[in-house]
Amino acid sequence: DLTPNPEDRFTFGLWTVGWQARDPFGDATRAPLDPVEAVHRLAELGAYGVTFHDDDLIPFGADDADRAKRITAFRTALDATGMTVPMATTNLFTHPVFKDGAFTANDRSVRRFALRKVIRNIDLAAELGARTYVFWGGREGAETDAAKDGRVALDRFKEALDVLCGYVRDQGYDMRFALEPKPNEPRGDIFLPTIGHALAFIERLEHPEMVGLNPEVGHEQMAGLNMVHGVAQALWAGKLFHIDLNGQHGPKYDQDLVFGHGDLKSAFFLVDLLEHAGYDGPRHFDYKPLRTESADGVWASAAANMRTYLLLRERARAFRADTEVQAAMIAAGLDQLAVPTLAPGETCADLTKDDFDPETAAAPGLGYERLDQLAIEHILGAR
Ligand code: 3MF
Ligand code: MG
Ligand code: MG
Ligand code: MG
Repeated sequence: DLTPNPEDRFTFGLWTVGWQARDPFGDATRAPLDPVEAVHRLAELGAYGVTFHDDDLIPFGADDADRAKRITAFRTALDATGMTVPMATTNLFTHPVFKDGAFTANDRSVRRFALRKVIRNIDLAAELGARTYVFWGGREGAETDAAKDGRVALDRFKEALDVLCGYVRDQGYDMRFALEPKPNEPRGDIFLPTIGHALAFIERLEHPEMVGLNPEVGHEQMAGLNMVHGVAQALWAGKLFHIDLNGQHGPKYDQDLVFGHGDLKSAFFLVDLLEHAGYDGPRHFDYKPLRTESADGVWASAAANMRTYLLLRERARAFRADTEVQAAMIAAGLDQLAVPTLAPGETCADLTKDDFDPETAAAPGLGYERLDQLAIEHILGAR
């Protein structure tokens, strides 16, 4: 079924459809979007929920009365539409105070302010029912290695997450953290640049079980990496807590295209992986409607993310149900990879008993070309 509905668990950041298209070279091309309108429009399009940075909902520095008013309006919109808030996050990158980072700023008073800002929004996130809290360390990095000791920065990054895990536990919130890696932009180089770096870092934390990942398609591709392999490793580690879906054309500036509008073939295999692996978290779109678009284009692009996902899901299911694909997979030996290399009870000594001829084993072709073309035929709707 190609009509999005809440069971599909599609969610959008308020900052996505709300992006006014200000870029490093040009002013905004669109008017601000009221979060209340965003909730209503996304609900009409079939979304399941919205996510937000604290500052998307409540402008930085707003007084308590203004804050309360905005939260009430947002809650009313959620109640009226049945929309959920599965995830929330903190803006630790826009205000100049974070120009040298938040958790890893050299200035200790900035690091303490960052923790207070996060804690305040964690409380709101918990109130709104969010079970995942994301950390994208956009300003945690450097342009020059003269400016920052990377080892010490990681000590402070760990300290921040340990403190915040402790806070969530003390409050008894049902909430997990998800780190969002990105290699660069806005900093020249960002700490925890890839899925792999983040996975290794998590194991050094005080509460590794509370912390997983929110990988973003475009971020891994900016690093020249294979998002499908990265997500597979996150799933394998039990760490795929959330995901940011969008599009990117390889290593260049962060494009945040509609999902599937970048590397379409990789998007197909990503959907195939998520669906096949039984990932049951939100399908969260973190994209930017093109700067050329007015409001109509914004909503068309929001719908496009969901429709593209559903089309790819349909294509992935057809691919797996195709008996020729199944036969080609068997011919290519995909099923054999699931057989453990040593039989139960075997030891390394048993390996010497094999009657093995490398020339014979090297001879057969594997038929991956045929399998790849079958995938393309399915993506193009030719089968
Ligand atoms: C930047 C991002 C961020 C994160 C967000 C946390 C502004 O490239 O991807 O969006 O996704 O801060 O979810
Ligand atoms: Mg991003
Ligand atoms: Mg991006
Ligand atoms: Mg993101």
